[in-house]
Amino acid sequence: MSPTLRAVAFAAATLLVGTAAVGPAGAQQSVTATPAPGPAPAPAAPAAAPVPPSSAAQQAALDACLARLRTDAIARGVPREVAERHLAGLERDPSVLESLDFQPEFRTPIWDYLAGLVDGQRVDDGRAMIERWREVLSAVEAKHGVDAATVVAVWGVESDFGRATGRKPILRSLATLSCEGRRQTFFRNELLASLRIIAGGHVDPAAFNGSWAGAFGQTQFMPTTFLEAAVDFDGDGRRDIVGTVPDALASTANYLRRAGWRTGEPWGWEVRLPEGFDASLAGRTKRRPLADWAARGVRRVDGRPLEASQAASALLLPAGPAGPAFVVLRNFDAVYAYNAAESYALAIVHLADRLRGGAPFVTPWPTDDPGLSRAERRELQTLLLARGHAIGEADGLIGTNTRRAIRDEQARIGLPQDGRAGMKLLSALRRDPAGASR
Ligand SMILES: [Ca+2]
Repeated sequence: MSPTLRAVAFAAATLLVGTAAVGPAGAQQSVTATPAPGPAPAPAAPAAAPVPPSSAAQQAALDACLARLRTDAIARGVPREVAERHLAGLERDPSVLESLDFQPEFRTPIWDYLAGLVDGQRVDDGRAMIERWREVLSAVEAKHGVDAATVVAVWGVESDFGRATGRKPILRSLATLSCEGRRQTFFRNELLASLRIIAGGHVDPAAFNGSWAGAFGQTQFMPTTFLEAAVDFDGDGRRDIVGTVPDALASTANYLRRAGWRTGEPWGWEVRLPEGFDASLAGRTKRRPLADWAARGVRRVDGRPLEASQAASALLLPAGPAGPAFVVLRNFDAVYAYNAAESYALAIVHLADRLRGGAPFVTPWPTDDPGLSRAERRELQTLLLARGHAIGEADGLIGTNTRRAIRDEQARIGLPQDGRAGMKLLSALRRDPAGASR
């Protein structure tokens, strides 16, 4: 999911880092956490517990609300036929209300978040996609000024290169959220935008699915973001970010350009701090001239000096002074605008570097229990299944059931029972695959 809420989702589910929530296209949101069952990582999945069905009274209230919204949509220029057909007969979806209020009981450390998002599989897939879409990406860069690696990195994190775009019917989710819950005004605006998208013939209504909060397509744009930033790149008259890869790639580049992307500039670098550096200088909004960091003894990890320029830059310490440090420039902020979480932006720019042949971060994360790649998460789940834990499929998604099984095994092994899928537990289970020592 992209903009706004989905941003929030990430920020919330994930981070020890930045949590401000500003969705693309400048939608200002002061939202709290709501993990999105979206594409990418959504590390802390909402509880899989069954949601109670809607009562007849709840459905009737939704129907009455939608009747009012139909009138309103028509008054605001949505074609009558579109409003009447698509804002009628929608079944209330209580699960999206639950997602809206979901508070993750588990905060994913940034090293887990990055281990799942920027893993070998995504680097390999991304390089293959750059190869496959080379001509389109060159044309996108020529027109919108954003390089192939960055565009493909966003694509890979947003929707796993178009493979995971969300399965919830957008109209049903947005209708429910427009009539109940704590952010109805915001969602009504999105619902109106989604009707305009249908009226424009951009997206097949039958394939108009996405995250619980309404982010959809390969770019995971919210509907309002779509209206502002989506482009028709293949020239068929439809801005189709669902089924047309060139439209999706160009829309991402267009979004970043509008968010202030500067062609040809780096996002920033991993850096090394001098002894005794004042960590209170860190913070994405505490901008200083690049030359200022250089004068304070901050150097790139490759040993090269930071340029002595006046470019506005900030220092990030996503895991505190003991972990990797970064100096970031304007393009980092452009990526941050896509999904307002520093960890998200770091995942994108790092994946882009890796797609260009760059190496993993030099400074290790401050943990003795590193995070797992998606392949390792599936391996961990396979080991849990082999021990009789009923966690369903080994899909690499660490949800409530997997966490419960992890706690059981952590208790058995004598690790802290935090439900976290980390390398210590995986290593312990590998040594004892059948649980023979039980
Ligand atoms: Ca098109």
